Amino acid sequence: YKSREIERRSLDVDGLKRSFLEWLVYSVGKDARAATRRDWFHTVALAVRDRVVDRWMDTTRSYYHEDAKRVYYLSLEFLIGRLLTNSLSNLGIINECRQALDRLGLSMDDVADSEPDAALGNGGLGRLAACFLDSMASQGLPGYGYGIRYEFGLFEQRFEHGWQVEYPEQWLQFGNPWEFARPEVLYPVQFYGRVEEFRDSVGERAYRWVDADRVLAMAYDTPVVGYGGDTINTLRLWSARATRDFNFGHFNDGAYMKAVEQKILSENLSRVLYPNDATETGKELRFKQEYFFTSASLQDILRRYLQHHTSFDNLPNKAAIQLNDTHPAIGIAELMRLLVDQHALRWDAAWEITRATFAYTNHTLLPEALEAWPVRMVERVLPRHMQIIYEINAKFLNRSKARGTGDNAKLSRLSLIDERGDRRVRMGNLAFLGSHKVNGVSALHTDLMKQTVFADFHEEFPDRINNKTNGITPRRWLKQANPALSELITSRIGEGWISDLEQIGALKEKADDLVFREEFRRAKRKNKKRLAAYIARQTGDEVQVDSIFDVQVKRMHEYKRQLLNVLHTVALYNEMRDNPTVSWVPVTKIFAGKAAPSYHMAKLIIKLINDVAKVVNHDPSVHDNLKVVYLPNYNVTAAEIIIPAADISEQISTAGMEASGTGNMKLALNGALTIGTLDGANVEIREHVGPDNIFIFGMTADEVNDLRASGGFNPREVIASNPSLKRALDMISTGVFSPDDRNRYHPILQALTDGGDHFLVTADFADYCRAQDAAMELYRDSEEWTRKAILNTASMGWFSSDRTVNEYAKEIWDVHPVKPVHEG
Ligand code: 26Y
Repeated sequence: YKSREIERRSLDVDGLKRSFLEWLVYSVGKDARAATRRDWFHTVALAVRDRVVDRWMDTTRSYYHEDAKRVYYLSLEFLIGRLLTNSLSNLGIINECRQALDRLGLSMDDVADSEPDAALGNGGLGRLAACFLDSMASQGLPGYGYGIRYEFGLFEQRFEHGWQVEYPEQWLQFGNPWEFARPEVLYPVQFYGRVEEFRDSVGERAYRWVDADRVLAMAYDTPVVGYGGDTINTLRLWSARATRDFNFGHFNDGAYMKAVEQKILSENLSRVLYPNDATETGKELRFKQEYFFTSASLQDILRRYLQHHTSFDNLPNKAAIQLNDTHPAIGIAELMRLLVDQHALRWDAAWEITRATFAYTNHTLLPEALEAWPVRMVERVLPRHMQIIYEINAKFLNRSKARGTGDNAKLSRLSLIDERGDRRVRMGNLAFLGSHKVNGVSALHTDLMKQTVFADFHEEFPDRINNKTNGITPRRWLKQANPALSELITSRIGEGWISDLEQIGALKEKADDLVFREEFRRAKRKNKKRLAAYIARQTGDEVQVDSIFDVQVKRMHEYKRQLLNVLHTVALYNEMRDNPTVSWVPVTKIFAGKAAPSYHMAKLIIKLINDVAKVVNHDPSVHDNLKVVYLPNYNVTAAEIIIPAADISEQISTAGMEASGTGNMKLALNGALTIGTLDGANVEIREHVGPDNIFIFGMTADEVNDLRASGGFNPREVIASNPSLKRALDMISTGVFSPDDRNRYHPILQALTDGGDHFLVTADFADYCRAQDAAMELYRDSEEWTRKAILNTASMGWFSSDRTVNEYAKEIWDVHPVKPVHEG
């Protein structure tokens, strides 16, 4: 037994190899001759997990013994991707593992490729949560993630005749070796029913929630391995389980099956991730998901707190709860309910504790993304919470009135209830009011929050809004995704940059070093070859490694303006055909990204890109100087292949609409030059890399605002005065790219003309083309291009999520690193 225990911890090649063989036989139940690649993946993952468990327990125990203040990151999304390479790399045993597999005649890359992505998120918000988990663990911060263990993650995207088609994504089909089921960690979560008033022991009015339906939340824990393997934190995801208390009415009727049916349906709560990343659709199941995981998480947080404490006064000193957007904002009413109804606290004391515990991050200003649940639904699904929200609102509005706050118009804007039309609960207002800090995710976005959605609240609470510019983890997005560049960097400046990305600034002085430039180009070329092979496998397209890889990868949305990029593509195609004797810089336009299944315009733009690709890629008159590729099923794993290979990073949203962006950071860190608007974190990226090393174009957020305030503009005039734009649009509208359905793109043309071009595609077109031309011109000068690319990589140190998380820790959470005590 003893030797087995040591074996489980051994980190050398022999120990790993013996461990693999043991796991393969005794847990996966296969013989080495019969094992598939997937069997080997499970085998290796289980063996790696062994190397994590002791230190995981040490970490948890250390937090407990120190009674450390913990931060709880509540998020409906965690876009994690694969974990094998990440765990091995953070444990520092990736080479040992590779060698051990070598000795078994296996390729580490094949084994790693058998892991499905954990795609429990839509895009930026979910990926940010995953980067924060890595950064908290890597810096020894006591941070827990709380979310939902969706059985189906984000849908799989395929193209059928160029149209997006969605397929269910079954990441759990073959089991998940990373998680630990905790059937004993089980909390009841209630829905529906009604509220009863009664007198408590001292004769005060009190309330209880009765006749409610019950579901159980069961915990699944995944260890989060910090860099260096010292701290192993926990991601706890909840899965819905039916209760076993049967409705005896049904029983007596002999309707046993009906009762069981109800039970089965209650487990749908954790079945599937909603695939919308901007448009709130008001679905009851979504609201129930939000409450389900928030309630379970809060019950768990209070249980942990009560292990050391008897009064709740200290809760804000022991727990910081961060709301990742408003999705868990119902937690504010839930904590009030738990404190007041279940633990008999006085309202005012409970409210003070609640507000001191919660903080809220806003990720979007788009009005259609702001959650506002119909009052009629909230009072049906969560009747006690609706009462509590009314109470919070009444107390707040009365106090504001008493303080002489503004007029009725302002009070109705501050209200938690939107009284216009069907009455709705404004979750953003609830989150703001129930939090001691509220933050935006880039400097520009935070300013705009103060000026727009939260202007009234900012006037009332001028110290509450603060900025926390997003960041990305350099472990996944440079060290793991780009080994070629990572090794080059480490060869010159050592490996300190991996846990202290500011050190990468030391590369700036290498930008003029011709040898370094050559090696930098070689690393990029290697990554481009890898991507070219991936493209060939995925789409059958052949692309030239020596062309500019011009990359736009992100969710499909009109405000992100993939349409602007396609229009430029068509214009460039025309120029190349018109001037066949010019020696063009070859360009490969690479797109990837999913559209929400019900977002028809976004799906039509995908089809347009695929239609343009079909025409351009088969036109001999452009001599392979232009290729257009749309890679299907963009996810974290695809990003890890695409991003290191990019020459150009497209960050071209309508100014004022992209809260931050984080793909912009990943691409610049990997040596791509940005073509972008002054939007989101692009503004700060420009400040760090310097205006000479980025291509900025287009209207500013202020200009956009002024233009809209003055009643907009006439896109037809803009189109008429720009022949290349007019020609591109005419080609699209006359069916050059859709000979089988000439009217296919009518809705797009309509939106750009009669529709008023809300996203200012035509308004920014000319300046965008100018920026594109400048980039293409620069690419001819390979030395100069490389110099700027190096300066981009070297200037991105500040955009590490380690920096971001530290700012949260100091300025919002007041949590401090804990050094785990390792036993044994
Ligand atoms: C309410 C529901 C439909 C909804 C679901 C998901 C609304 C929004 C979202 C996701 C939003 C999101 O991903 N926002 C992105 O957050 C990133 C991290 O802060 C930002 O970098 C990015 O600009 C922003 O669009």
